[in-house]
Amino acid sequence: MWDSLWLNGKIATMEPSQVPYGALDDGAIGIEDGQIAWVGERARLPDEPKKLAKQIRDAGGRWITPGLIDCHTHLVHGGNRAREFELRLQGASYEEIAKAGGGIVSTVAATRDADEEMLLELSGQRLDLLLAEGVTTVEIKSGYGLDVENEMKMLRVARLLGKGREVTVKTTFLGAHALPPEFAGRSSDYIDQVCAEQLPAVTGEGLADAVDAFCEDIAFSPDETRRVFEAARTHRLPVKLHAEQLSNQGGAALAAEFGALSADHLEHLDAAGIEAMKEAGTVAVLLPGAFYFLRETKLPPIEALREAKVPIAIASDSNPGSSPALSLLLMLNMACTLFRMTPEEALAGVTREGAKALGLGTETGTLRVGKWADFVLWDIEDPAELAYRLGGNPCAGVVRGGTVVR
Ligand code: DI6
Ligand code: FE
Repeated sequence: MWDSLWLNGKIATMEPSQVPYGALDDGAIGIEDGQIAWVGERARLPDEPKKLAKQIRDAGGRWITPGLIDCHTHLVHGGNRAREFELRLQGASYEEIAKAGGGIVSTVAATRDADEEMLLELSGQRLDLLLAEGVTTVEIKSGYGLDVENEMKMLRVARLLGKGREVTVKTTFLGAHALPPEFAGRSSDYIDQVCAEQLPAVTGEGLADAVDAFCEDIAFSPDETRRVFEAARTHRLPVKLHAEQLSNQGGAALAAEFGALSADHLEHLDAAGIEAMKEAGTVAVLLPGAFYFLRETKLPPIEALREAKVPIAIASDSNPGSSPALSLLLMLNMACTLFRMTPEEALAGVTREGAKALGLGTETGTLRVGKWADFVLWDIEDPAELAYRLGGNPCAGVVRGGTVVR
């Protein structure tokens, strides 16, 4: 007997299929030990519902999708950059502000100032907004500590967020996010510290599931990024990369060379980068919130990524400087309006492809037998509605590991 059986739902399984959204008209989901034991059209159930499961649940005719996955966030940080937003509106660019000691470095100061308890409180408030919209898995990066103690503090807070809430948290060490002021003019020395001190300390306490870097003119060079990736390899951690956001550094190809889970942003990605990502199975994580907030004009090469069949994920990039976004559903809308993705591609980007970007492709991201029973019930008439609205929250319930948690 299954633990429970959900009936009376229209199910967007998001399994690759001829049918849009991998949809089932009158679907059923059987759950055992937190995993999906059966999923399909109700008419195909092997027996009468009450003979199959201890508990029968009624989805009330609602749409059901996999739990949403936000595979790129910087949720843990102190302070905010509303003042910098005002400056940019007066004409200063993101790069100018960063070079003048504002930008990321100002968030570093605020994050270093905040203790663990304060960071947990601030980032918990942000995370709760994502969870209210059906997020069941989230990635959280460090990168505003930029020394051993503060990078570890950020990652500890990220882990605590996962323990105290109904969400799976994947953590990413992003020590190579920006050059801290105490290393001004000594970028290479800082990378030494990242590789020789920060990363070993972080892995020593099991605080990181992956390693990321910011490969950019205003951040770290491809050579420096390579050193970080080599260090990650010695610690047997998968890598990801902030690549080709503001300029083309060949970062995506470099990431692919290291078998990266994902390369993220990608506005300036070229054909060679796409080819390398395709070969390596590296997911393209597009971040429409940052594109919008920085008023970028150069679009990521969506059509070429589609043609190459590179999986495309969508994430919030939730961070105080370039994407103060606290709604993953709004990112779906932006992926469609700004990047001309279809609502189905956008939803796949925060489910099936987002899971791959975190190395969780066999555990979550679609509704299939053997995966976690993480799913969301929605008060919508059509799955395209999830990408259609700007604001509003049609989330009517969240099931995680088979249990109704919201
Ligand atoms: N790219 C981004 O968009 C964020 N980090 C990065 O490497 C911005 C982070 C910030 O401005 O605080
Ligand atoms: Fe980012």
